[in-house]
Amino acid sequence: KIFRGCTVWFTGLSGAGKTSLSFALEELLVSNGIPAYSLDGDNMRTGLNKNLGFSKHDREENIRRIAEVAKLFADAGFICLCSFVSPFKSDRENARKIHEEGNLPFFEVFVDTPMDICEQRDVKGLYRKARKGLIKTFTGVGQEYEKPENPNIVIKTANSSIDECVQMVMEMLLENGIL
Ligand code: GGZ
Repeated sequence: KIFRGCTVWFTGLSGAGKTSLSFALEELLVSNGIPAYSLDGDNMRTGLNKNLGFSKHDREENIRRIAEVAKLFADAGFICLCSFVSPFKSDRENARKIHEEGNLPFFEVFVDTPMDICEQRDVKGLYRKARKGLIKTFTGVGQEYEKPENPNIVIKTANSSIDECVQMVMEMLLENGIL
């Protein structure tokens, strides 16, 4: 079977578990000889997108550039795993459109972790800062998160182990003929 690249787009609140899931998937795929690569805020916002902040306008440009990069990875035959809050529906739709124009499969995965759980985890202390009014644009506090209406799958990290979440994405890739 000829392997074809694609993009798996994880959207959800800060602390939802997008990057953890993406890294676990990347490890599983790569160890099985399937090229995969993760993009997230830590590698995109420190480099290519370091001139962008968190206004609606900057998030739009952040997502647009990331989608263009992901499209190239997918075109090169990689499974590109993108983990971005991507809170706006129009930006996620644009990311899908960028892939469709290049005939590259795009899957939207809603990492649906309730805000109170994300806030309890508060791995980076950002919710605390946002509650104190120190980050005005923080998603879920000062800015909204528009839930996906038609995601390819919904993953509830609060009810499942990371391995179970990984399996759900693997099944989606199998069902869609990627693997
Ligand atoms: C949301 C913010 C913000 C604001 C900094 N709102 O949990 P994290 O820390 O590691 O992931 C979040 C990341 C969000 O960047 P993205 O590129 O994914 O956002 S978007 O898709 O909306 O463009 C969070 C941290 O950066 N962070 N300020 N105001 N998250």
